[in-house]
Amino acid sequence: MADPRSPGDRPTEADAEHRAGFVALLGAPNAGKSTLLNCLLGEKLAIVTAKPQTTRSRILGICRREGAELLLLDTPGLHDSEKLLNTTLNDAVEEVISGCDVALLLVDRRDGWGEIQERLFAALAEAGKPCFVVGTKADLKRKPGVEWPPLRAAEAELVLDVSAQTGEGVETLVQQVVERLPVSPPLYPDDVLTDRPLRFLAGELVREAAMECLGQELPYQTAVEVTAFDESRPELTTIRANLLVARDSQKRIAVGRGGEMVRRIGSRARPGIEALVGGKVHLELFVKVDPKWLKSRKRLEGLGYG
Ligand SMILES: Nc1nc2c(ncn2[C@@H]2O[C@H](COP(=O)(O)OP(=O)(O)OP(=O)(O)O)[C@@H](O)[C@H]2O)c(=O)[nH]1
Ligand SMILES: [Mg+2]
Repeated sequence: MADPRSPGDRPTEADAEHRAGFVALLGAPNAGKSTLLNCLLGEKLAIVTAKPQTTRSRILGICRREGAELLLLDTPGLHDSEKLLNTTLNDAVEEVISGCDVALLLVDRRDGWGEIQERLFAALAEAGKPCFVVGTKADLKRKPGVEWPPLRAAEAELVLDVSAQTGEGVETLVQQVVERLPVSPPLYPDDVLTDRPLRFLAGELVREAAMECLGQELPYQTAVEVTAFDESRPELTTIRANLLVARDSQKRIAVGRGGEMVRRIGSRARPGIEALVGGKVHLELFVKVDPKWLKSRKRLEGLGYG
């Protein structure tokens, strides 16, 4: 059969050395997975909050280094509850484990090794995936009495500490990961950063702002549905989104007196969205009671949490 590539596309020596593959970022909620993803990309792709269970779906972020392409898969923190949203999140983790070439098991060094880490470690061993144990937040003080590195980590391919805040250990980690990736040409075009559409990322930034502004009041029960994303005017992108809450009482809190809270959420989200789309954004945000979103798998998938 004829070679589909033109002579100019013949593999060069550089191609023969190039590595590319899928790298899973796994761990308990709040371990620092999304922060490390953003640090590796040098861009804010995944939302980050101080609250656990911020990430709700697998997000691919493409990290390029000389001679290598790391296809980083950020995942929701694994946890125990049987609620539908949580089982959907855990399904996303399972899928990432089976599809990755190398796994990074991120452990907040202050919390140490527990049941969640054990479950992930065992699942990776069973799937036969190389696993690095990555101690996160190396810039923060350890708690006394927490064992680090954990005994179990001796069975990992590598144990190392990083700080996504200061960058400590991050490039060493990259080098070690690259060595375990298969030899392969790049799998994505140069200008692609993620597999997620801008409208999804914009919705995530609204959710991040809502989680921050609403504090303890509605930490987890919100979702964002982007209903319009109009890029037809190059000078101004118009976005319409619904902040979904489960009950009327939550709606009152999210709207705030005279709409003050929903305006604050929108103002907080907008600069990040403008950085993402590279221009001005007009954001219209509404709060909507939708008790069903938490209960229907189809609905969760429709919101991008599948
Ligand atoms: N000081 C410090 N804080 C960090 C570091 N990495 C993450 N954090 C903080 O830890 C918190 C959780 O970070 P995330 O990146 O959202 O954690 P995650 O593992 O993605 O959490 P989920 O999406 O909920 O599973 C945030 O407040 C981050 O700012 C770090 O290297 N140093
Ligand atoms: Mg996250």
